[in-house]
Amino acid sequence: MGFREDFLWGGAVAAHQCEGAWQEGGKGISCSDVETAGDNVTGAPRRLTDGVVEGEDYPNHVGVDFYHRYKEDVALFAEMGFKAFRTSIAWTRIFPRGDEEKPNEEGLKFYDDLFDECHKYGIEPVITLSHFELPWALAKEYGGFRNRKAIDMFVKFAKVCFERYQHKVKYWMTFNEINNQADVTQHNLIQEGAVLLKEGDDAEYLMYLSAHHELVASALAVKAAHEINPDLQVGCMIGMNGVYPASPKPEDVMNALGAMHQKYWYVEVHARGHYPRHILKKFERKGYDFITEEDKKILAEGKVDYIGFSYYMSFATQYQGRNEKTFDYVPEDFVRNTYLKASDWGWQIDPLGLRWCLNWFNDRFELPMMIVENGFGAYDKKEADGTVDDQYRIDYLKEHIQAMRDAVDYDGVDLLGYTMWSPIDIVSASTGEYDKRYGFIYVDYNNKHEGDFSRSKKKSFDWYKHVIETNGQEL
Ligand code: BGP
Repeated sequence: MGFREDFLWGGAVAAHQCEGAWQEGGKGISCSDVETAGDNVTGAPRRLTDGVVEGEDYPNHVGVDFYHRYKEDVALFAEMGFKAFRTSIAWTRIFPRGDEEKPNEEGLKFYDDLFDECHKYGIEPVITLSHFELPWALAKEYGGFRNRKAIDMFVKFAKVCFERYQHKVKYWMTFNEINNQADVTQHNLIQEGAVLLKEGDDAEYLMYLSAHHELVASALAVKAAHEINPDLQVGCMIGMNGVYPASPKPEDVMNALGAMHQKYWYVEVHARGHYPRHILKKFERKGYDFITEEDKKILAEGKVDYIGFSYYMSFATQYQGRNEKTFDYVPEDFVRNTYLKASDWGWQIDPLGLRWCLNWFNDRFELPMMIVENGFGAYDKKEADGTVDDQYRIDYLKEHIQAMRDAVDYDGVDLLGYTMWSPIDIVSASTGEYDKRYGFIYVDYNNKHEGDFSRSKKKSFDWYKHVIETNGQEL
């Protein structure tokens, strides 16, 4: 009973949310570099600007200065006993515009040094290739993934990374939360780096088109990795938040199924190597005919080795008649689940939902899985003596780890590891805030850009250390 002996305990970040140094080491501009901070007072969302505009606030330019401080941070991860550290390789450090002939050696060297630093402590790097970090030039000049040329650029980037780091990195993922495009809202399309919307664009069509190109690019990358080195394991990365029916009313149940279809069909393509029938039916209905015979072959040959996913919350949906017959996903149908508490950002806390999601994947695909994000964003308070009592974070993580342990013990789930989000405070992806904190390690920096980036341990630091020491037996 319990987790496997070589269970990968650790934490996860993304390059653009922590590194900063946005113009150092030959790095090019990425989409996240031209994304403003949201306004947490007015609730205004993040915006993508047309290049860097003077006077705007771009938190990703500095991140938490990980680029210069990674040695200190990795040492702290090692002190907690990390076995794994998940981060992304910023695409623009390797190919600053995306379309260069040759990679940028200084960027490659940075990740060599980072991975060596991890291995010094026996920490295995787990790497995402594209975590909302599409080169800005690729988005602006080529139209991002609406353009098939982006497939070649991504595959070239992936191959350079596999070849260079094959003896330092075993576990890879292609596109972070590839399904976050499913909302068909401008922000999500942009955040995934898939496509920039122009006046008159058909957002839904472009969402499916760009997602298809990403899935083809991902399959080609999986195949290339196995050819370069059969030991490499390449997974997908799905943003997974189970959708429950708000009641047992059959229409609500069907509505929830429709939402699950819409949000999670991507994993079927990644894991089974072909599109699910309900999506093909939708494409037929809408007249979308971009899947070629060659694409079908590529998808079948590039199935993932494992399923990586993030889990933060669950949703509930109530049928309100907007999607009669199709039961297609309607974000407005999502309602509060009164059985659950929520974070300050309204994210509904549901540990058992994690076990439900593990089972959902397990029943369909019978693949190994890795939980590559799970965590609790909160307004932490630093006391006068420098301590942070983040018991709420401990409670959240404890209950989720318990739920995943039950999934291993009782449901037969094959779980490779757990990299919580995020071991150190970093910039929030959805809001661009510094004050939405997830870490065991406090970073002295806030929304008003005050602070010196110094690091200190929160109460949860020692707690997680003990969890790892006991391989998750004592929570
Ligand atoms: C996921 C993203 C991460 C991360 C996390 C927490 O969707 O993959 O990049 O940031 O969510 O979200 P946030 O930072 O918005 O609180």
